Amino acid sequence: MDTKRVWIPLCGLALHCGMTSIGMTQFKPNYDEAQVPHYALPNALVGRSGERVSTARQWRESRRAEVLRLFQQQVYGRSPEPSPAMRFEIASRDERALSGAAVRKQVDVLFTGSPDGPQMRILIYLPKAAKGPVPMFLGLNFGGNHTVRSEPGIALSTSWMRPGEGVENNRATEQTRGAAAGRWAVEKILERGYGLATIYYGDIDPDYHDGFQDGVHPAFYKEGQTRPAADEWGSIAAWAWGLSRAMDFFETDQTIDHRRVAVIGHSRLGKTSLWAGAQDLRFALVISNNSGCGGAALSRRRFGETVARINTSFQHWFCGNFKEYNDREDALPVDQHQLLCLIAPRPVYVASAAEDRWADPRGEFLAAWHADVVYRLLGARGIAALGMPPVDHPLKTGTIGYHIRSGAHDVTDYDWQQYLDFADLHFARR
Ligand code: GTR
Repeated sequence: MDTKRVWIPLCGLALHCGMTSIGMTQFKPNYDEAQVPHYALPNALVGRSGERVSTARQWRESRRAEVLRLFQQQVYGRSPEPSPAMRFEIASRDERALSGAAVRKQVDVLFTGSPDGPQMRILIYLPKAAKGPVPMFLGLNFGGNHTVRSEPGIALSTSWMRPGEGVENNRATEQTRGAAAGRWAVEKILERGYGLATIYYGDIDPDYHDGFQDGVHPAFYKEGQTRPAADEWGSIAAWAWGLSRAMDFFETDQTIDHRRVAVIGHSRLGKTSLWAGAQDLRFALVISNNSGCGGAALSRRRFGETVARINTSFQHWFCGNFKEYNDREDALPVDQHQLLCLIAPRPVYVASAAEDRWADPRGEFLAAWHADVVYRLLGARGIAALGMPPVDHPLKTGTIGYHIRSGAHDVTDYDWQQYLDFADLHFARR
């Protein structure tokens, strides 16, 4: 019996269950550590020309750019600069949200400046008691901003949505209001003095493969172009680009401390938060929750989801060139530990879940472990461990945080607890 992951679209909750695979060739994920093939990771500190990187300066001035370029060309695709015509519009402001505990704002980002063009809406909660600019958590959501809290003042998302409970004709209904609240520890975040900003990822690019005809891509095609070139942005890159546009807005908002923004994401959106943090140095802290293949997990391990499998199930997520590595992981010029190296020396937190074997918890840990050399080269503490920690023993004192929590693929209060502690440490809020 093959094992197939079933995705419940509203919250991106993924479960394993015994099912024969549908609509694609039989794929048997490897869940046996003994069957992980022998592999050699590309050395983060050796350039393509064989040059050894032994100083922080060499990393900053040449090797980092080389690694970034490889991820852009071969994995996620290059993204365009924002349009100079981009505009922000404050759609609402409520000083007495969450029974008076928060200020709630909704801000529209018109990517091309035109109300008829592609746009996203940012939902922002700030603690009412804040004395100055507020440090933030920023993350995309799976089901629409209105799923994060049930407050009626949050506009129901009107963007395309994957089929699921409470979704009719690919549009959200009132039934989904507050449906993902369990994943967003809003009260806890506010109590600890942080704000939360979130955006429905489908505002930026609907999560289905349509040859990049909807979402933000077409607005950036050159004349005569009808789809991204093989080294241009797929959907993950587009979602990450959207996160950077939220950062553009934060830089204009006096109530937000744009120097202390933690970008966070779960699962496919954890792949996205890593890519956003790798490219955009303005993100001061990066969190990957159960991001798995194409996120924090090492591709060469081929444990759980593989490159071929992800490129088959989700043809729009990565750039065209990434498909060249289907069943050829060893030919990849990079592996995912180098994605974390691109974030160095800024703090990064990688989280796994024990039952989430599809995402390869050990592969996620090993990427964090192998990124350590670059953190240390840059004078940061790196990972505070001698090996993979036991379940429910978070490593949160280094510059690279990591935990494997008991339970399934999800974002829980336990996860948030660790992220808040980690942010306190690095944003000096203790
Ligand atoms: C799965 C996919 C994973 C992960 C997950 C999610 O179906 O195979 O890579 O991203 O979806 O986003 O929930």
